[in-house]
Amino acid sequence: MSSHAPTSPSSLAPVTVGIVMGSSSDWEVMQHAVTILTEFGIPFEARVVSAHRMPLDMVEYGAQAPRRGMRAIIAGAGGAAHLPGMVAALTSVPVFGVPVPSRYLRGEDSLLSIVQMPKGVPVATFAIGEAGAANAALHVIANLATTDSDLRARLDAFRARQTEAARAMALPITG
Ligand code: RP5
Repeated sequence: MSSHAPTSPSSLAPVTVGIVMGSSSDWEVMQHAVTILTEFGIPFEARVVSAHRMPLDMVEYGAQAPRRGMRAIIAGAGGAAHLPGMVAALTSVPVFGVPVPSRYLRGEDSLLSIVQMPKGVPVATFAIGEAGAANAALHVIANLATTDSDLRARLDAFRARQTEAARAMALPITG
């Protein structure tokens, strides 16, 4: 099943990857994870699950993740970004955290909130912003590809296209 639209907080449908974010204002960043998963045909859903405004929904989401067959959860949040760590506390499904740029501290607060998990409950933490969201999705795909040779081939082809694009880069100087 592939979903391109946000799903209802009560949906218990099977899905491979869950994308959650603390606010619709995170979408501008988190859409880059969606773009990558869509390109690779990975079944996903995307939802707003705010840790401080929807704590009970967050608990339900984390608790239901394994029985929905989730292989990974990409969680993005900004500011005092509890969501990735709290979701990781609620399930052993791997959580990939994306720090969203914040209004006042440019996302450095988000990064430190997500990356500084105490020992025992990990969140794989990515770069602040667009690159982090895209790389979180690519890392999820790399993990899924360890048991899917077709996906591995498509990921390698994606990398090869990047290599060719870099080789073709020109600079505005001669000599
Ligand atoms: C966090 O607060 C969200 O993840 C978002 O990055 C930030 C601001 O949320 P809004 O005030 O834009 O809804 O919970």
